[in-house]
Amino acid sequence: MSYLFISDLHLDESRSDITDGLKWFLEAHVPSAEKFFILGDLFEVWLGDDHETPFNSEVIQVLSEVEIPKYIMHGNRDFLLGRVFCEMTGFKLLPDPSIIEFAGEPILLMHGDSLCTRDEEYMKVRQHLRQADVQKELLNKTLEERAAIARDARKQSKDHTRETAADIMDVTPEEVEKVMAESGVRLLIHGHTHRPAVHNLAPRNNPSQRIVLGDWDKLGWYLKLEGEKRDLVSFEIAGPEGA
Ligand SMILES: [Mn+2]
Repeated sequence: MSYLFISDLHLDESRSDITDGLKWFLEAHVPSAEKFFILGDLFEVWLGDDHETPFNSEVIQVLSEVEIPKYIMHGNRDFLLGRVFCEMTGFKLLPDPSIIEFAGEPILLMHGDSLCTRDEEYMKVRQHLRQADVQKELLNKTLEERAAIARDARKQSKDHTRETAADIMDVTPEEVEKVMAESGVRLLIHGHTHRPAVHNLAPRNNPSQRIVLGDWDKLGWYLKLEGEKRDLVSFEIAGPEGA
């Protein structure tokens, strides 16, 4: 039995190589797994389920063809993915955080942005954008208005990232320890930071792991849980045939 996890593909019309990488992954790896999880930022930006473009329709189509149980979590770029997207693709929306079980062991799943608590400015923005009434208000704007807001937010985020020390853009170790203890798990899987790694932790002599999924760029990344194995794997995004 195996579970597969990906995140941070940042799918965008301008990067058809990454969309092709996803198609390859969905055909090569997903069918033989039992469950498939996308832990946020599948899209570079999602203006709302009513934003119908040929690109969005194409992605929805390939996702809808996945036949195993499939789950998606919001990232900070695609937090407006909603009910209609889920109906069209057959994905189930997972709250952030969520606890699942694999081989009898509870596992904590998060996008990861909420762990970066030292970035106080971002935490304020996140808290604001995750309110239901704020999202409703956003979705009541025209697509043009939403696109302008998203462009603005990305520009501000880029400026902010440039000006913010690298260690505050990463997770806060104490926050990791706290959420794992509160959830009673010894495995946390998240994305967001674009720092793929398997971290061995030992809070209070309790061996645990934090596995960080990678963002897709020149390489694609996935995590495969199979029995006792936890394999964080990268592959050339152009695909093995160099297609
Ligand atoms: Mn993110």
